[in-house]
Amino acid sequence: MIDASHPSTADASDLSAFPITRKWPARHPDRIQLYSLTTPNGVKASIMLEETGLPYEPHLVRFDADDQLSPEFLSLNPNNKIPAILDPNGPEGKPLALFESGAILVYLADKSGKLLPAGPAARYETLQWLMFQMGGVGPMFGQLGFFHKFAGKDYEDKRPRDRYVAEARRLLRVLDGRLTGRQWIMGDDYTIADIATFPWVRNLVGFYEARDLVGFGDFPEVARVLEHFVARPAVARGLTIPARD
Ligand SMILES: N[C@@H](CCC(=O)N[C@@H](CS)C(=O)NCC(=O)O)C(=O)O
Repeated sequence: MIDASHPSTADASDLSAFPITRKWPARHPDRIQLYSLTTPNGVKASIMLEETGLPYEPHLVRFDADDQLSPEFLSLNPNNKIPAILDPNGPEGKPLALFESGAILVYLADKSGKLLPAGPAARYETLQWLMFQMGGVGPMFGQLGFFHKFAGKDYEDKRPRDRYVAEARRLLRVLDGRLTGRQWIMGDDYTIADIATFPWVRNLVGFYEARDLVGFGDFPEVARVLEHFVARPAVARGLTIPARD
């Protein structure tokens, strides 16, 4: 008998204690359940799952239906943001629910033994660049999107937009410097730092249409690595998962 108030006591593959599975039933409860949408944060998780080959089942969280605000979604992530996962076979064989894309990337890297260097120094350096994305690139590019492409574009006062343009350029400069002479952020090793970062760069120059605004031509190393990133088959697949219906 499962105590619904303590989901961590549930057995692996029995996800009935997790209310999120009522709205998004698990057809394969033995697989990692992914709740997401193909936004720059969402695709970090699907790309990672595709790169590692971990078995998973994707579920579409529809913003146009406010799915992220439903009680079922909030039961897993009270912060109403995608991506989120539920691993039936987490630490000690118990289910583990997780939100925040950075935490999900680290978890999946540890679980698979892939895309996060094992040596302590390289591991911390990778986490450093992951945090650089989580605390800098994501939030700043996101604000730029708001002021350039979405509701904020109609604001007469362009100072907020210009502030985020300047900050985006500063971050791109840092990234460009880091990538000079390196194949990926961590050199020869493709890691979760790349998986966190490049969906946001792609979004900035693609969906946000901010290529000219940020002077993307000034950052050739970033452009080079972006090209290699999107050419990876697992990335191409991950960018389309979960499929929209
Ligand atoms: N720090 C979070 C940010 C996640 C995030 O901002 N997700 C957006 C989509 S890219 C979202 O779910 N927005 C829905 C909402 O705010 O209601 C992470 O990296 O997971």
